[in-house]
Amino acid sequence: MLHIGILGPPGCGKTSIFKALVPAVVDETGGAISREIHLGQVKVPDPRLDELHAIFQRGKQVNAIVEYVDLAGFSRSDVSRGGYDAQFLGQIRSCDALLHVVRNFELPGLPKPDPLRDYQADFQEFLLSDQMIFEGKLQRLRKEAQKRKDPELGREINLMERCLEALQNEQPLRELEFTPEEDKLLRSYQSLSAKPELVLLNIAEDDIRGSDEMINELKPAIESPKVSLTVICASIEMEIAQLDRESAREFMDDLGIKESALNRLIQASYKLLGLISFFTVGDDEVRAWTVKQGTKARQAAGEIHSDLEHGFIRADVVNFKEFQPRGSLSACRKDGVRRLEGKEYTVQDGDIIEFRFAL
Ligand SMILES: Nc1nc2c(ncn2[C@@H]2O[C@H](COP(=O)(O)OP(=O)(O)OP(=O)(O)O)[C@@H](O)[C@H]2O)c(=O)[nH]1
Ligand SMILES: [Mg+2]
Repeated sequence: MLHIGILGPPGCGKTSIFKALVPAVVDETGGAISREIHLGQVKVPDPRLDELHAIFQRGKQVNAIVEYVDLAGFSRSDVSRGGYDAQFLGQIRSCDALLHVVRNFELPGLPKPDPLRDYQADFQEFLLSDQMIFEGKLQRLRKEAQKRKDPELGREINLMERCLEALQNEQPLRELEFTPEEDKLLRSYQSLSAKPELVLLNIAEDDIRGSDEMINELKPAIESPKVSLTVICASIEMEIAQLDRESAREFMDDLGIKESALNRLIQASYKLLGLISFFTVGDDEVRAWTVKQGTKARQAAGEIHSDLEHGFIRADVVNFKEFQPRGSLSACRKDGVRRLEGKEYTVQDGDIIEFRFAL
């Protein structure tokens, strides 16, 4: 399951965004600084899955799930400690991706809004925190290397040195290229600057119609590999999340909002993380699964169950786009668009797959 952290300085709108995304949460923390962590699971909306479920009528519909974490409460004004505290950073480290909120509305008691200032302060802080972790790690590894010769250790030291050099040059690790082995090793360090970020410019209600200009102005300074910027008005989105579908549509039309934050942010997060969905039609459920782009059929089977991966024989595949105009799997087979694929087949977004396996 995808784990997405919502972070940003005090009062930037994290909890409001969390409530817009996870409507069931009724807990009120208001503007007060709180140390609570909110956790909420959200179904990934996918109209293709809705359609498949309606056609096949097999028991439950199981959407993919994303988990959002509202990373609350710390004070940057606590200068004696300097920026974020360790507990907060630790919480961010365990996330797959970040919704990084920056405030662009006035709030009594807080400095004048300056989204770029806030973003860059966080950015520097993440680089510094990674740098400290990598320096400590490198020191330990070098000591170890003096005691014993081990080519693996040597490789890890090289990797650490490369990362550290990048960090010292203010280059976040998400911009570096790694081999799959290096990637695996690095994952255990949970580097902050390696995380993909969707930066959310949180604006005042009155600015919704002028938001394109704001975004275009900030884009060059913020967008970079695996970082993209989008706008949100958290207070409005929170209201939308509480309305029924029809009233929400009307309200959004009035305000010139095309799509709710929930749909928009999930889709943007998937794109940012290079994720795709495939579907399975079982006896008692029609279900969506999430995998990384480039996943092979056999690995995809492993998402469902390790038995399917180990005993993998073949996969029956038809893409939703081919399925939709035909409306049944047998028609797809007849037309030759549903076909058998081997373990090396690269799964495509929207594939409907039936795995064949032997136990
Ligand atoms: N005008 C305006 N106010 C907002 C918006 N989003 C949040 N606020 C207000 O800003 C205040 C702080 O919002 P929260 O969502 O609690 O912010 P937070 O980041 O969770 O704050 P902490 O958890 O205290 O760090 C609240 O009074 C919100 O009503 C917005 O889009 N527009
Ligand atoms: Mg909060």
